[in-house]
Amino acid sequence: TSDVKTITITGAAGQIGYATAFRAAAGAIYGANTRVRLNLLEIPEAAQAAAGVAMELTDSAFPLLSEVNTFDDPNTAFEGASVGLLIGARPRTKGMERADLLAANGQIFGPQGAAINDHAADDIRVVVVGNPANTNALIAAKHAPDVPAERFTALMRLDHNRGLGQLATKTGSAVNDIEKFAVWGNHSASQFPDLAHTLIGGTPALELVSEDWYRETFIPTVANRGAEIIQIRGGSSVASAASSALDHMRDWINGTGERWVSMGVPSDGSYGVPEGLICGFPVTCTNGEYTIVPDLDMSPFACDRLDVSVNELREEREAVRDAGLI
Ligand code: NAX
Repeated sequence: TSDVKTITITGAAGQIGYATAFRAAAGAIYGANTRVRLNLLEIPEAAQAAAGVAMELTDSAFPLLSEVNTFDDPNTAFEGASVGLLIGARPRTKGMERADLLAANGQIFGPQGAAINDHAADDIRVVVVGNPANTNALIAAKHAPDVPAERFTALMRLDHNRGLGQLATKTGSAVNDIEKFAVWGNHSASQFPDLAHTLIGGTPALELVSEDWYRETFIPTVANRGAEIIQIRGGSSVASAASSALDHMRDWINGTGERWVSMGVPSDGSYGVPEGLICGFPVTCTNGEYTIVPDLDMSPFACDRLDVSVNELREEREAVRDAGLI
């Protein structure tokens, strides 16, 4: 029935997919008053594992979960979907060039974009988690000409949440006391976690931490956190990525009020970022729509940092254009 929202999760038998599905079934996106249907998409080789995930979801008896189904065809998996969590991707394997990686992912995100175009609900909202997330989102959007491009976004929220965690720890504050933090650019080591506007309990963050800590410790720690987790935990980020993807979607749908969050969204030309590139920006969300925070002062340092990351995004876009993927 129409009061049940369909959430399609790709890569549902993978690590992040597994961590995401249970919280989505428990109401992490739409809240406690909306029933959800989970459509789990996997490749045929992982279909059986996905069926096992569906069994466990059933076994959890989530009151909000109306049904769970598994698919190996994106066309059926996105039927009626209001939310697409695009997690499954082709990882970079040893010796793989970036062009090969982009091409392999083009084979995944192109058909998924087309399936969304043809089958998803009118209110479809997509977040791409699978890397390279920003450019994969661009590929999907280009294959969905009938869906407004702004419905295709990339996950920057894990980077955002990592920054909040570092800053709260350093200053002995609560994450909730931190306002106006943002991560700009690409979800990669070139990203720019920006403290210039940040307030902690109303005090500028840069009055509480040194410029040196900000530039030499904070920025590289946040930007390289994924690699650090792999080294220390012995595996890549999973539950934190799932949690952040759910935060992204919940806030987009339910709103943030005045609070800033970071989302990878198609540039409207703001801050000199070429139009259409899917770039991390500070945004606020109201009535199911996000708005890039306008008119921020950008220091020469901030402009330089953003430029580096935007150039990387531009190169990725050129590479997928050259490969005929968009
Ligand atoms: P896993 O390898 O555990 O799971 C990926 C799953 O996707 C596998 O089960 C695979 O069968 C499935 N899959 C592959 N192609 C598919 C297709 N065409 N349709 C449906 N399913 C498909 O990886 P996991 O640890 O879950 O990570 C998933 C992705 O998230 C990776 O690309 C990873 O790089 C990316 N990440 C992105 C982050 C972000 O902040 N944007 C952070 C965490 C993570 O590194």
